[in-house]
Amino acid sequence: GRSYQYLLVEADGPVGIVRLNRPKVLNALCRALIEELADALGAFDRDPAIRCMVLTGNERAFAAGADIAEMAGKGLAEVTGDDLLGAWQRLWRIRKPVVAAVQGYCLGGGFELAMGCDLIVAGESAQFGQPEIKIGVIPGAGGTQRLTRVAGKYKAMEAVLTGRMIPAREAEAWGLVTKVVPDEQCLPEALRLARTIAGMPPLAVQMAKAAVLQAYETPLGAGLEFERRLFYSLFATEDQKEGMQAFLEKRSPQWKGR
Ligand code: CO8
Repeated sequence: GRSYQYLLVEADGPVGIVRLNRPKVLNALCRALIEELADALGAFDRDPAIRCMVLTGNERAFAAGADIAEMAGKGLAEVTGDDLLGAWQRLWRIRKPVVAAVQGYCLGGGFELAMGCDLIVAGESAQFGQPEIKIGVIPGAGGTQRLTRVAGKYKAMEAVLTGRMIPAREAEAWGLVTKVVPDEQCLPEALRLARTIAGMPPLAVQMAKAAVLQAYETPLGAGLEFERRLFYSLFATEDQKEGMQAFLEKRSPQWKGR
């Protein structure tokens, strides 16, 4: 595959692994990094050999936010004219599950990036936060929306209005992470989860992700209708026949991905 300036990208069997790699600035998310990330995840999303992805940083930081040095001098005309956050839209359109493995700082755009993933495994050292208010702005890549939907108004208001860092265990109590593990177990546990998901029938996995995400988009009735249609549509797949037949025959299913 291609090589990247700000990422380390590899495949471990059916799991695509992307490591943010700008350690000198705690993985600050400059625009070029986000564009590379959208390219790398997009390529895995289209690769039939890849079934699930893991996104991680390093021990010190998942990412300490958008690149403040890059944004500092810009005016309204530049951020709107260049569509500063445009590349982020491509991240929200990834169809296969992405597991975030978070250690250290996970702040601002870094927290928003983690919240855009589908599962979050946090090391005990992880610190989450939306500190944008302290530098004169607000979250711009989903923080006010995703955090509020998950943690509720009062927790979100505190985070967004004070910029306080939220340690991993507190984030877990807020429902913001899948699980907290000792730091050295963070990436291994994320990979274990990704391999488990990668062993599931791929079309059902994609429908399951789409159905859960729809819960954030619609009133209950419309969401239930969306789920029912996806459920029915899976009866057009060979993997549904195989999965149910294998259960009845007490054997392991062999997924075909169609
Ligand atoms: N942008 C640019 N450089 C950064 C950033 C950042 N967000 N975070 C850290 N760095 C750099 C530092 O400038 C420093 O560089 P240098 O060695 O050249 O001085 C290096 O990384 C190491 O950082 P520190 O020396 O500050 O390390 P400390 O351990 O003392 O502190 C902190 C760690 C507390 C994480 C501190 O670095 C910090 O507060 N960072 C900024 C956190 C922040 O405000 N993040 C929010 C940014 S705004 C944002 O994310 C808006 C999102 C909108 C959507 C996305 C838009 C693209």
